Amino acid sequence: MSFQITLSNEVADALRRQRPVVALESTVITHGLPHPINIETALAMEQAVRDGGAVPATVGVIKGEIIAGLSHEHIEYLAQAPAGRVRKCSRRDFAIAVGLKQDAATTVAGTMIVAHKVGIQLFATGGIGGVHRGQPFDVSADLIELGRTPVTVVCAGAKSILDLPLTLEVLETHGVPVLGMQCDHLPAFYRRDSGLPVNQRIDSAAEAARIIHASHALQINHGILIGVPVPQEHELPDDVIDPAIQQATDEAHARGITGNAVTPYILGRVLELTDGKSLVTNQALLVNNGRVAAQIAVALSELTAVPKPMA
Ligand code: PSU
Ligand code: MN
Repeated sequence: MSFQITLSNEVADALRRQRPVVALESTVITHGLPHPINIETALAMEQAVRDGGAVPATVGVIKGEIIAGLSHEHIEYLAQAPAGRVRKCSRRDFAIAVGLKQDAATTVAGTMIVAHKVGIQLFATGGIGGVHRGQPFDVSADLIELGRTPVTVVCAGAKSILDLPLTLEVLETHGVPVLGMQCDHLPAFYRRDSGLPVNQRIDSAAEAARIIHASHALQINHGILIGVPVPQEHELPDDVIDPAIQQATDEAHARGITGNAVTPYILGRVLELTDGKSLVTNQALLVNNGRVAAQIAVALSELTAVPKPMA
């Protein structure tokens, strides 16, 4: 039996016609943002993808059925579930969720796997997982997936709950090109600039598309990471976010939180400790990334369009 994935009619139709499609993850909905801002943001991101000229495909698992193109009802169902009821679904979790017919929300790694299997090349999210600060063996499965699955992930870099220099080292080891959209340095989620150089600056969606196209033609089988800085007006100063991140990270360690619970714990605490200031920034960058990913998906489909035979 092969990996069964249900496509919504709209996503199936877009893929059949080779129209631009952008995958979106669902862990950010269930484990990354509080209710009801999570629903609002998920729908705003879908709208941004549409406004950019592509079809959104939010990915998740409903009672063991893997779906690309969750309906609004599905999104509300996942978004409203009590904490801990929905499995956080990375590569290792699909077999459990499908086998036991569980509800699950896909991480960056999980969403990349589904996107690739159904032929979606672009994926927009907020921040990727990485290497945790002070925990160099807690390496997110997102980084390993980027090293093996040919999907392009548009993000705002990663939160500084992570060790960003080590995260870039692991990406290098796994052969993942890191590009900066109109920037020379990796963005750091709430901040536009981490100070860490990307492998290549790009200045347009067309340039991104040319690199993605080349990577497919070369068949080296790796993902591509594109960092997009949060829009200037929504950037948060370090003195708001840094102490909260430090405290949340120390608490997670002191409380013995491990495995895939670490990231959700820290995200939740940072939110509380900043009195929700981080939320507006988080929403703004998610929507912006949806818009940019759609532009790249459109540029890629123009580049790869089969020329129509002359009449
Ligand atoms: N970082 C965020 N928000 C998120 C996540 C990461 O700022 O919602 C989620 C993403 O789904 C990412 C996952 O793929 O957490 C990484 O979890 P871990 O560190 O356990 O690999
Ligand atoms: Mn981890």
